[in-house]
Amino acid sequence: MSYFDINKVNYEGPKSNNAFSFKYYNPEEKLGNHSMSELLRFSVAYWHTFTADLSDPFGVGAAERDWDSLNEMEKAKARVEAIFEFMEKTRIDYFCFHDVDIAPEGASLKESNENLDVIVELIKEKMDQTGKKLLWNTTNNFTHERFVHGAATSSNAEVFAYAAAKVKKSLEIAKKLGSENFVFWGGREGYESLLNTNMKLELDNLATFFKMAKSYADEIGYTGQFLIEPKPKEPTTHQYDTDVATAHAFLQKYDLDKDFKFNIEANHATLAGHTFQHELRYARDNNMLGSVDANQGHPLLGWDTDEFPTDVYDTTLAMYEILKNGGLAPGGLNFDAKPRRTSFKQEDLILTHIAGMDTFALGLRVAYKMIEDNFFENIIDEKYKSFNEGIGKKIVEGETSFKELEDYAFNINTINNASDHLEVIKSQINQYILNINNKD
Ligand code: XLS
Ligand code: NI
Ligand code: NI
Repeated sequence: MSYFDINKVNYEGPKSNNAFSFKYYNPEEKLGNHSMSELLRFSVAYWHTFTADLSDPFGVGAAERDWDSLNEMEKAKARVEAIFEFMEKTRIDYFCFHDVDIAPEGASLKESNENLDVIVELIKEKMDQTGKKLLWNTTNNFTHERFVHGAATSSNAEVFAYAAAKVKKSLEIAKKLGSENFVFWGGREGYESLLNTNMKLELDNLATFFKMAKSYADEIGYTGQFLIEPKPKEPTTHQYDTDVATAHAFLQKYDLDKDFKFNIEANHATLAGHTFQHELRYARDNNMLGSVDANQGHPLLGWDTDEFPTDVYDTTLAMYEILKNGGLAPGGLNFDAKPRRTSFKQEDLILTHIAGMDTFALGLRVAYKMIEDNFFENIIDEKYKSFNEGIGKKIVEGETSFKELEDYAFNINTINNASDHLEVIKSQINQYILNINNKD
């Protein structure tokens, strides 16, 4: 049985009119020492691509999928077949899932785990046959009504225990499937109102939860990278892992920063009032950049629209940060993105991924060229050159004092600041993007 009636997607170059071809993503092509596939490490998200039905708060599911009419367990098996065919045809090497994406929840925790065991076995076989790999798995501790007050930050200790049991099982799955990372997104780890919230206890409990997760991973010999995925709001009014800086402070306070890095989602960055690049830069500067949920928000909408990335400007600046980080491995670019509700055909799953892959591949090409030219590095060096010598050097090296600086300041007659010419920089970036295919 075939779910996607197309040939394997090929690179045909930027002039191709074939919607089912790559215009910029040429997996084997090398940029420096690495192929594009090694630099991009694309991943498909089980939940958006194989589980979601494109329902929204105002409308039922609109997605047309071949597995719609099957019973729950048969559906779960069909999706395994479908995702491996999908990865083969789109040339995507990695995938990601939540526990509840791959197998239906049973009437009890035990039954849920049994369902998981059946499907994980199937997935393992497929991985062994195809060489496709698990970028990360995670635990959905937010959808079910038991998590109404949170999971690790619930006011109900029984829920904390239940959430721990689910993460324990997910870690065992991670170990079994060789998951390269393990993600925690605090879906309901936040609050609606401080009027009835013990924030201190909830955050202490969250840290305890993470510590136990890490020690269980150590106990079973699971060595994948732990990642926290920050998000400022939605579903709760205030999410504890608001952004990278907030979550980093939390990790440092509880001495967890050595055990975690961040999974940065573009749409979450913009919801937090930052740019995608800001979150990547903050993480990179602190050696905490682990992986990326590659999507984009809509500038007119204030929620997590999870659109496929199609903005080259954004992907260029993102790939600049990622290349300067020395890549993302063992992390990657996971398409935490869904087709619009109006793109409901099964083939849209392929077309949306091609669009996202090509946009990141184009961003990679542009960023790579900019780095070759030291484009940003030259701008920054020039801008901060006053710190390379004299009093500036002393400041940077911590070898001066307010007293010496006062003496220095008394002797300044006029201060000469340079113009940033920011508009020139922006139009030069446009030139880079527009000229990327010109060989002359
Ligand atoms: C939701 C998150 C979620 C995580 C994994 O906004 O992006 O999909 O990536 O739980
Ligand atoms: Ni995400
Ligand atoms: Ni999201």
